[in-house]
Amino acid sequence: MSSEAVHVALMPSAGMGHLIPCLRLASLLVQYHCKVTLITTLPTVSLAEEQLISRFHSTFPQLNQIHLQLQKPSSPSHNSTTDPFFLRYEAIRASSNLLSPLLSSLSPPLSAFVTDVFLISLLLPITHGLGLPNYILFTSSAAMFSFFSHFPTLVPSLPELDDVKIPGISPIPISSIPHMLLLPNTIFRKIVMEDSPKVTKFQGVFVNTFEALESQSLGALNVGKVVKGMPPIYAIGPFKPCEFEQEGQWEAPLRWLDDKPVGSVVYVCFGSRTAMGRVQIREVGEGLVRSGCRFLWVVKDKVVDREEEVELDEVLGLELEERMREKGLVVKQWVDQSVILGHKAVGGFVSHCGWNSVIEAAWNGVPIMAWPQHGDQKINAGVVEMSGWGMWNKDWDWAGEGVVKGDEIGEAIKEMMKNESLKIKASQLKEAGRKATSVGGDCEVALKKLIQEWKKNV
Ligand code: UPG
Repeated sequence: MSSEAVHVALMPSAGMGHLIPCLRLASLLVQYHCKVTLITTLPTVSLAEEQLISRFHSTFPQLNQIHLQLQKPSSPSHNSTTDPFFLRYEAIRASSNLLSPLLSSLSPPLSAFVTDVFLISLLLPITHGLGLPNYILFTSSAAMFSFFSHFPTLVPSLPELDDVKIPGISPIPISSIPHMLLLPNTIFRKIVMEDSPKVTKFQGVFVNTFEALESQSLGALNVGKVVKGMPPIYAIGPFKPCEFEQEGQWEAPLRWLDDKPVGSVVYVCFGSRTAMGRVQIREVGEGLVRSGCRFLWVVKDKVVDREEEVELDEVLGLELEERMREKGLVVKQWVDQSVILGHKAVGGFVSHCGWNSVIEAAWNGVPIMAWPQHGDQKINAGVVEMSGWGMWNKDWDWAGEGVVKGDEIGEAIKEMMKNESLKIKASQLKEAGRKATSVGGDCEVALKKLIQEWKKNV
């Protein structure tokens, strides 16, 4: 039987940090001749998501698309958040009754389902009911997955801990634990407590990582040290950035980079959903000026891009903007990050360590100056630091807890840009990442084997 008959559905949750890896995995499955159905919810929270989904479908018109109509949660169970992305997870979870008939009507019938990590509890009963193999797409690091799957057993002792000890994994300082997990009634903690114990009921977990980057966590997870009965963890990264992600209107920053010397530019971006306060934004600007380096900086003033209304000069102030002009380019728009990181002029990345950013930097061999802001990012920064291709000043607070001054930022950037050992390690990782995704690499071996298994369900 040809692999065309293998039909896989994928469902991302909200935010570019979840959509991008889901679409990269979907396009990998298309390359392996699977039929793919993508289930999305419209309207999306951000404009960037809407535009990416549209480009994805224009590039792969043969793909099946299903839009799940959202229902309002009848009784919002969490009022501890105003975060639009978390509110969307809740809305998707409240609309589960609509999914079962949608999935069972698909033709040819589904061979497997891939569930975003934030939708575990919503999708598990549905795929079980339909007898479908179900896989988690974990969008963060394997280190974070170890923490996520071990978390409920840690809860009783959390208040007394200095370090979190997970079997087979280096201790994680309590200061690296996502804040929302330390507070009892947050939506994030509720989701993790509900979803984490269910990971063993899945057939496997896909992680956008690779052995050379996270061998310790992958080893511990796959021998069942972290949680007994853990299904296989498939390290199928680093996911390759895809052509459908690129958009002509984002060319300007790339053209600006073209005539800059090799490795001379520091690229600064804090992902798709981190909006720093104005005071901190201006300190970043000061830091960039003080570093003396050339820079390309993406400023974000609002969590959701649809709400970005204020012009850049108002955010930065005219005087700072003027001083920055000589050495850098500052933009307040979506940029094509994965292409920027692959540009020869870029020699360092100031990153919040959202996992997709980390993996894109590894893919391109770019050293990182880690500046985690929220959630999983300190755990991811730990991975970067431990593997020797990035530096991280652990004294810097979580976002909103204090302001890091420009002179400190400038010094740290200078240090990263001149550190030769970071560059060597980053280029070794790039090589290892390319190998993992080449013919006969871990990604191909895992996916081919799975597709053979899924064929048995056809
Ligand atoms: N990106 C662009 N252009 C921009 C801004 C972002 O292409 O102007 C891309 C970037 O290349 C990456 C993605 O958007 O592919 C952003 O993802 P990520 O780096 O993971 O950051 P977040 O958007 O902050 O992602 C959320 C969480 C993060 C988590 C991640 C995966 O904030 O902590 O690791 O989701 O679960």
